[in-house]
Amino acid sequence: MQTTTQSPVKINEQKAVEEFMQYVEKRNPHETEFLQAVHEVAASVLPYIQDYPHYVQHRVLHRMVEPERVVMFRVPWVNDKGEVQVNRGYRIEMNSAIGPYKGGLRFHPSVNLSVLKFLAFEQVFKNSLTTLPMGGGKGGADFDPKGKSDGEVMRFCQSFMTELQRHIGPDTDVPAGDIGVGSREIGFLYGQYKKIRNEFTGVLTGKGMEYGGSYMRPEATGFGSVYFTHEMLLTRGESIKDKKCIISGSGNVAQYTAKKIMELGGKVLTVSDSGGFVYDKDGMDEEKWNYLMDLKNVKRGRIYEYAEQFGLDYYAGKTPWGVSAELAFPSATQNELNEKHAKTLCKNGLQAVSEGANMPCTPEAIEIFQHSKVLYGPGKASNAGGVAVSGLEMSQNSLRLSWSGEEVDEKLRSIMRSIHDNCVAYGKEKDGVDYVKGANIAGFVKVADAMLAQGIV
Ligand code: NDP
Ligand code: 2IT
Repeated sequence: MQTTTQSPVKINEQKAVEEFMQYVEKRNPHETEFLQAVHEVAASVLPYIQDYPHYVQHRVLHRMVEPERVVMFRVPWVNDKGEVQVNRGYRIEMNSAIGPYKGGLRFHPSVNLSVLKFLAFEQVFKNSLTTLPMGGGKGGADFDPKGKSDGEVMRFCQSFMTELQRHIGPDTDVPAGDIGVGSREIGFLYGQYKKIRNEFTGVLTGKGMEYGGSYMRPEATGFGSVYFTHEMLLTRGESIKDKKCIISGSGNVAQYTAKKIMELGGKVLTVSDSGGFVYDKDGMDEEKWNYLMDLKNVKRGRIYEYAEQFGLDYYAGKTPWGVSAELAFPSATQNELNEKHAKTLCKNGLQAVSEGANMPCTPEAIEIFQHSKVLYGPGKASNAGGVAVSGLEMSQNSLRLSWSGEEVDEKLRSIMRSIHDNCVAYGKEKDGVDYVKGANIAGFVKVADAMLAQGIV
């Protein structure tokens, strides 16, 4: 975020951010996504800690931007034609000050060290905000599950876990899903872990209900993002009912965002995938949602097939941000919503943005939203419901019991409310709430205090 005020204090703050970023850039050259995520946090946290010199003296933020451990490994596997394939696997163990490393696995051809370090860094603050005891981590591979048979995906997952298993454990590091890793992949990964280690533990979350999963984990990220939007709208006496909503993506997060919006009386006008977006002027309904679930999770089809099925408009190669709406839910991938999109959305009467994806809005887009007084929920707050219910899955696994869907949903609602309250506590301004500042500082303080208590380790 740019500092616009010219007072001497503000200039010093800006200088502190610039100097810090020079240090981080020098150590992590070319890691653009990681540097983007660090810059956003540094711009919130460095001005704040000027008043708390112990954080500065103990170089807490300098330590936070250095992963505790990075594992990179070869993932060899054999495709259906009998050809040997080689992918690269990763696990970034970023911070364990407040609990075991926790965060998803992403299988996508765009995965590299920078992308996973940005995700792991965000995860540290997000997990801290959930109020649950979880450190931050992220992993994955540059493997593309698209177009692969179930057998190929299984062999890949088995090879990936053959190495990953020596680095994780229910009290050490607990992975889950993310882009390209859903219930099918978690099942294959869990099976291989169990076979090698000969133990049945809660080492992964997002498991099937038959083998230790939690009710509401599939729904949690999307539902949580809508609950967070509800809380933001409440601050202005508004609600989701009758609001026009646009969603990007059509995967796990987008699916359950759509479901909860419909339940609360909002109108879902768009969904998308990497091929393009679908515009539905009448709004999604239950029949369409059921079709989408089957298309994406069972048939593994493309979003144009959804448009064809219901005679909806399909825009190939386009994003949904040109559609006029009051609420936007970017729920696909990083940097999918830029400055130009943000200007169009604001011109069209946007009231709130809730990031279902991690870092979907560029820094320029965020600045436009904030200047336009659009309620803007950053991903580390608004999409924290997924990892929060993962934390609840870990608790249930440790207790060896299972809570009902209603119980978990109630806990999720209450966690999203407390994340919102925490953002307000640290981000309240004269004329509203700066949710970016609130989330970054609230997430930082808990981890920083734990790090101070534990000494220089
Ligand atoms: P899925 O794999 O289920 O779905 C991803 C969706 O995003 C698909 O529609 C996919 O389209 C689209 N997409 C992915 N990459 C791109 C791209 N480069 N350009 C355009 N579209 C793209 O993943 P999730 O729904 O789980 O994750 C979506 C986002 O939410 C990610 O940013 C993830 O980090 C974040 N998130 C997920 C959580 C979870 O619990 N699953 C928790 C918190 C955040 P296509 O099929 O064509 O690739
Ligand atoms: O980005 C995320 O928070 C996730 N992909 C979920 C992580 C988890 O451990 O449930």
